[in-house]
Amino acid sequence: LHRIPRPPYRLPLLGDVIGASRSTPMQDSLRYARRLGPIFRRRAFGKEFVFVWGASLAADLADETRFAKHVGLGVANLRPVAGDGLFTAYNHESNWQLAHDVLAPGFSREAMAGYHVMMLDVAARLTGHWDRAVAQGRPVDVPGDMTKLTLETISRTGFGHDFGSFERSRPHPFVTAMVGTLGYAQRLNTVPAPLAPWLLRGASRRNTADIAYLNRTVDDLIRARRTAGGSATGDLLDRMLETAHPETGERLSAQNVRRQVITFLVAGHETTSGALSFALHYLARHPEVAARARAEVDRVWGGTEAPGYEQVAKLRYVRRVLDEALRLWPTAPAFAREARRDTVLDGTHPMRRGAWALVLTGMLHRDPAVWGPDAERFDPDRFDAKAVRARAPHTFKPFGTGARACIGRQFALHEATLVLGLLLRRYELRPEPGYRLRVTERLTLMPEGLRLRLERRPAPG
Ligand code: MNH
Repeated sequence: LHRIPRPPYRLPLLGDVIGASRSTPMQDSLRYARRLGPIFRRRAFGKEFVFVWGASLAADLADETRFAKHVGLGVANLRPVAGDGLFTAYNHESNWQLAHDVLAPGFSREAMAGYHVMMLDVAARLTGHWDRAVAQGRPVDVPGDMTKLTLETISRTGFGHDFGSFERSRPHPFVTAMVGTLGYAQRLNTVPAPLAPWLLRGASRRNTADIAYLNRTVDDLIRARRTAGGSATGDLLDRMLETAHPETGERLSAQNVRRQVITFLVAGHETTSGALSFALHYLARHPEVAARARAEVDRVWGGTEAPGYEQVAKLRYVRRVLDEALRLWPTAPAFAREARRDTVLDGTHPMRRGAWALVLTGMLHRDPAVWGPDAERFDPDRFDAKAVRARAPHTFKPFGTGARACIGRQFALHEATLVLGLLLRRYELRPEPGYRLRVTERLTLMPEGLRLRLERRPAPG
């Protein structure tokens, strides 16, 4: 451990908190990363944390025979809300495999094709909302509206539930409660654990209320479905309630279903909303990229009113725009890996069984050794087929890695590509003069205060 660089100044009790900011731990770590190199340590409140972002180190941590997901820090702080739900389950908890096997078919090609029409429907609510803003000459609130869109999409496709987000002027209380819990989970890492009950007393009370609200909402939703005796669609909730494991015949318990529903409602919209928001920011900033993407949409979709499921994956360039936005701002900005047994990381750093390190995705995605000297520049061509083939594996990891990687990846990519295509076809996107990208953190990343001015384009065809 002593060979891993760390910041030079250290306070006796607090550790490396000089120059650290409580509200932006991730962007902070990126600054440390630039100073300290591909692997470094930070100490906080008596605990030592190891951060990794160099490509060969990150690639080694992706080796599933020696490493696995570590439930720690921010993820562990969500256990009171999400318990042994898919995202927060420990590797040894049997409910992980059970839920994974029961729910994975909910993300198959056929399942996705079934969600497509509902996704189009939600997107039409967004464009209705944005058309009214255009008519009134108002700018649009990008992160706010993307959050409405992605929450409605996951709640309707997964759970047959309508939060009515676009009919409200303020965020749905479910979103407020969720943002509260995510922010609280992040803040728990910024105070010494023994002092948290005092330092965060008020926040902790609010957090308890937030969790209670999330539970109530979800319990109502589950009760409604039980009363209705299932839906006609065989969605995620039907699977959770009715599907037995194909081999063991086991089913999810009521308590576990509640945790899965919360997990999917939260994990299923917050990060996708951020990804869409960052992509729209870059599209507005790079008119030449927007023009190329728009030309592709016009060419591939032509005059079709509602693009079909297969027509979404054909938007190759739009998809690259999304990948490039996720490269610079991976909205789930880190993931942790632990050693399954005593091993040596990248041939240099001995690790004991259970020792873990945090992979800083945002820095891995900016490693000049991989992405070149202009790694900070937005350029979707980094994802054309030839460039991708030429790059080392495990260098682009916005969805994590291995068995515990994101189960909703295809879902998010389909939804986001579809929506970007629809928006590019319908509007010209203009940045607000003077806006500079600021990124807020609540475990996930989101561009703060991003607004765009829109102009309607003539209807296609
Ligand atoms: Mn998602 C796991 C990023 C969209 C549901 N997701 C992960 C992980 C990352 C991630 C990174 C792994 C975390 C870790 O190793 O600790 N997820 C994203 C991003 C987007 C996203 C960047 C959008 C863009 N995720 C979605 C969507 C859903 C979803 C959409 C659901 C519909 N994600 C999950 C679940 C897990 C997960 C569930 C946990 C999977 C597991 O551990 O088995």
